[in-house]
Amino acid sequence: MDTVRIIGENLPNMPWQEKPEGAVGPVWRHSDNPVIHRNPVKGVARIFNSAVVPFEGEYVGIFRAESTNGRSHLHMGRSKDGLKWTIEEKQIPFVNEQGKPFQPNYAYDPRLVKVEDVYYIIWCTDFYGAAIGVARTTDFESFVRLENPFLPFNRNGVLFPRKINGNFVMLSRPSDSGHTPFGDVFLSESPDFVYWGKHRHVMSKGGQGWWQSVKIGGGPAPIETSEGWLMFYHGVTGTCNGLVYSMGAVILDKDEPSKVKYRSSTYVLTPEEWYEERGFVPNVVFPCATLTDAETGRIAIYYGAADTYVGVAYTTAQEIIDYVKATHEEVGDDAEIGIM
Ligand code: BMA
Repeated sequence: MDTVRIIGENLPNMPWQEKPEGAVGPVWRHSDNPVIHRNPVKGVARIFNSAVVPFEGEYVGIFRAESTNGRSHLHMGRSKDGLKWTIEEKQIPFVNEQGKPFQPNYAYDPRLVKVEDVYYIIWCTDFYGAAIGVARTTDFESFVRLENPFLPFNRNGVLFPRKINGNFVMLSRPSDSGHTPFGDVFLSESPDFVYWGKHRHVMSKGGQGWWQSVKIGGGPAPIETSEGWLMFYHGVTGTCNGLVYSMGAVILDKDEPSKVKYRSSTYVLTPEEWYEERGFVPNVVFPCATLTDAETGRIAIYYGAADTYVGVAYTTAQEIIDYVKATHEEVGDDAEIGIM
């Protein structure tokens, strides 16, 4: 009997496969991964680290598309089933709040989160170095960029899918402008999506889990459950051959989400398949979006693989939350609300 509930909408047509016999760990891969291959559309060499949402009975995605000149931009895509995607050749045409073209110099690792009736796109943009950019759309036709929420340098902006205690809430990972050899997850609030404050520390890298010993960063928008906010994130370790990106899972307090309730000391997915181990940057799994069905507790996770492909993996709210509780470890002051 499932005791854990997802608090959200039903999505009976979302991608889904049952856990195969003999699967290792609480998250299993889609059998036809990767769902987006190299050179998916003219001028685009690779698509990875991307976000999807249900929209008008189908799915839309905001994709990190690395063009054949090596620069990342955001492209829209559409899909009937969440697995076969048609990607637009052109970059998303962003405008500023006055309606004038306002294209980012580069854009990567988008998240796409619906809060009330607005879809927010959050990505890593160029603002005198790596920083968080945001835009809004309601129809996926016009995209209006808003003020950048934080100073550089920062990445992995992850918005919660509803206001908490009356405010928008966003996670972020302060960083440097390069390949950042450090980093914890922080949280900030805003009453209006312009002014952000009440900054709190959420979770630290490290602990017993060496897979997350260098840095961590938020992943898909947290999923509201009866146990608190379930969030997948990436954890990074260093090797003599470079960084390795795995996926972890954490449960944050429902009303005070800067407080970690449970956090898995082991990864829930790590590079093991050819499309995760081999590509532009080997050994990367980087989750950026989920689809969920409240009725069944099913979760589909979209993740970038080796900075080259998009993969899908599955779990259920019950399975992953049981796993996180069973493997929980308290790291540093994660359980505090983060005021110093
Ligand atoms: C991080 C980000 C991600 C990328 C990862 C591995 O710093 O830039 O987009 O997937 O490195 O290259």
